Amino acid sequence: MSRTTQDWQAADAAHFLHPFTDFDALAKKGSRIIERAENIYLWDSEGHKILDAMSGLWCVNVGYGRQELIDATTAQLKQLPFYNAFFQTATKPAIELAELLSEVTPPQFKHVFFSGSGSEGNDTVVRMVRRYWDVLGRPERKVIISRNNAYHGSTMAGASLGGMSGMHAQGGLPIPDITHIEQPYWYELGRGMSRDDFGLKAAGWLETKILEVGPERVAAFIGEPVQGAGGVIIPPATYWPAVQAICDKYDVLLVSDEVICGFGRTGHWWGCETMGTRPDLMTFAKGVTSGYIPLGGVMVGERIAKVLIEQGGEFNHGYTYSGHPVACAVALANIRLIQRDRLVERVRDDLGPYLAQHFEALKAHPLVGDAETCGLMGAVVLAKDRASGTPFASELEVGMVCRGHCFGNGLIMRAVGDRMIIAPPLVMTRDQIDEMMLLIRRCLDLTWADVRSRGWV
Ligand code: PXG
Repeated sequence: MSRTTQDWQAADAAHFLHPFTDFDALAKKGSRIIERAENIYLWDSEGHKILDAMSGLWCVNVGYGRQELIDATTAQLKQLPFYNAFFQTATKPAIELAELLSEVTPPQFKHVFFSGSGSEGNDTVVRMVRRYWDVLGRPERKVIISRNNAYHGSTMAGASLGGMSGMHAQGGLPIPDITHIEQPYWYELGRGMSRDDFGLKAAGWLETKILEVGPERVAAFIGEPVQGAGGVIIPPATYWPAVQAICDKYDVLLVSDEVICGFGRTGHWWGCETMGTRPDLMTFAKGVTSGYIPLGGVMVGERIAKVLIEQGGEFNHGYTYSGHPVACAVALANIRLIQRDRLVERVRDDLGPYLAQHFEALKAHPLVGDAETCGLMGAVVLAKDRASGTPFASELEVGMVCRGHCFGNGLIMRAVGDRMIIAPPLVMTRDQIDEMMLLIRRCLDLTWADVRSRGWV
């Protein structure tokens, strides 16, 4: 007899420890079991159809069920399911992907180091940045500056680079020589100023920190072009160019964590292109395979590659799955599909501006303090008082109330505090954006009704 949803939930609770989860609370409630998917929709084990406005977890850029990716996977599994890239060997898919990545990335990138995930990619960044300065005879340049509320992964280095206090509190993080500055979050930290002025002020925090640490000790600055897991925090247009100028001034390496922003999410291939920076290193994962098979890596700018290649000798770092042939074959099919269907241009010229119009209109909703988008990522801030931006008391968890309505109405939208966020697949049609916006509005209306009936406004 086939298992019921309750059977699956019981087995799940008995054996499967989920990421970022209160194990006991989930065991009592039961997981939602996702069974299949097509295009931008998921179906759960009870047969409910759900519009996935989060692209899985910021990754299924080309949508579910793409035959090209399935064919590439099976063909490579038959041909050569695994071989490593240690010991002076290579596989053809890994070589071809390295070549293609150097074509679709900014011109300073000609080399790639593969990992299995974004977190591992950022571990590689830490190793590589420190190795670079060592080889140049500057071992004192070790300090990496990051930002509060950044997300760079969950390994020891990834979580240390990240600026999530809840993560630092578990496991004695950050590791030494990683330090943080405040994030460029205008709505919370800069509302008295113009966005542009605030962007310059926020970039200035980097210079202050470099001077405090001592420029001769600073190795690199890392940031997501748009902070994803932190709540789709879109910095003012002045921020990143000013950060670039400060990195140049003090000869500090710039690392762009493109795990979410890469592969078209912001309307360019890379978030750094949208934001106007010239990074020395770029971390990628997620969208490289549209999440079909795990893969990550780091694009290594020529400034660093040249030193490591010509003067570095052996770099004592790598993973079993660096350049996994099946993952690379899927990535090749995925990138070719993005190119063939002109998905990046569609986000830039059509879908991004269309979503932006819809979000602009949301600002008239009585629950909405702000709404903003960048390409196909967006955030809606739920506010107690829209005019002043006064937030709800955090213990009311209004974002979670709204997320509950999303679940109940067949929409996957995330709550980060009271920021409701989306990052839907890049293959959406305008009609599907309309459909998604109807669901978003319905969930906002239901949340507004709750907030009023509970006397929270
Ligand atoms: N950098 C960034 C910018 C990310 O968003 C990672 C690194 C780590 O990637 P891996 O593949 O190791 O997970 C991420 C991952 C969320 C959420 O709640 C976001 C991520 C992962 C899990 C949850 O939004 N991003």
